[in-house]
Amino acid sequence: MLNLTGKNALVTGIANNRSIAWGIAQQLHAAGANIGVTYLPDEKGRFESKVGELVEPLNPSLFVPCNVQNEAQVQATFDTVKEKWGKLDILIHCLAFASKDALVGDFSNVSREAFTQALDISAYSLVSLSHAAKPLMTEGGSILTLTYVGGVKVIPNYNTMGIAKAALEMNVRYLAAEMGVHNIRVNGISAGPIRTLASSAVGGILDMIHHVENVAPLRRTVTQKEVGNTAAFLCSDLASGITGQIVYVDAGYEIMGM
Ligand code: NAD
Ligand code: 0WE
Repeated sequence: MLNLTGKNALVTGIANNRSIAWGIAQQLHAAGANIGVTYLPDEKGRFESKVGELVEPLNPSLFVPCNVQNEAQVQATFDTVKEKWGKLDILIHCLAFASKDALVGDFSNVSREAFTQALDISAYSLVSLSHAAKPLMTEGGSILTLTYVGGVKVIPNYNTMGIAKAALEMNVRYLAAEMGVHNIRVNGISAGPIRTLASSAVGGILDMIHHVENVAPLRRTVTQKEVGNTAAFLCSDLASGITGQIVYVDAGYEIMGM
């Protein structure tokens, strides 16, 4: 039986009720986990109040600002985890960013700055969060990130984000190899396209979703809830033998050649 009672789970990447991270947080909570939430702080504090309101039903015992480009905020986040929880069991990494001009047109047009930013936020952040989480996962643990098939195959316009996801997926393998001796498992979910804040800002996302609905074996896209259920499984003892893997939650789209 899926049971996360007694487990402390830190969830990053909730922006609104469409976020994949929100789907994951709800399913972890439903399975009995104690939830902590980080949010991306902005000057006006809008994210703080919006995300704070949204997650209230999950009774988060921890709610902290964490911009992953800010090393001091990352360290402060895990200092708070240590102080309030003592130990950490589950870390959900569910964030990505590339500037608009890194997501359209000719891939080779990308600037060094835009390329570096995308890889820093979307890939390096898994390394820094995992490094900070490691000493707190004293009873073993599970680290989970979100990726996309555009890191393995060419998807029009995904461009620099594809390179970031390729790096992210290799991070999963190297981190899994390092942390296995501490019974810390590291995995990724490769989700099919879902309408979220990040994906809706992308031109042509609806066409892409229709393409998946026509081609995927299940003839549909997936939901935040389906990704959340797989996340809960991978973070539970039911998945105790799984580490270093990328699990596709994509209605089967990835297997198709045409
Ligand atoms: P989303 O916009 O809801 O989530 C993206 C999150 O990244 C936001 O909460 C944002 O605050 C956070 N973020 C951006 N820069 C940050 C920074 N510097 N520090 C901390 N947080 C930062 O969109 P989403 O689609 O739910 O994306 C979540 C994850 O799922 C991403 O890794 C994305 O690549 C992945 N994914 C999305 C889809 C999709 O179609 N929506 C498919 C596969 C994988
Ligand atoms: O990983 C993603 C989205 C990541 C993302 C989206 C944005 C849009 C707004 C990262 N950074 C930004 N920056 C912005 O300014 N997905 C898997 C969703 C997605 O994005 C695409 C897709 C799909 C699917 C971009 C191009 C093509 C397909």
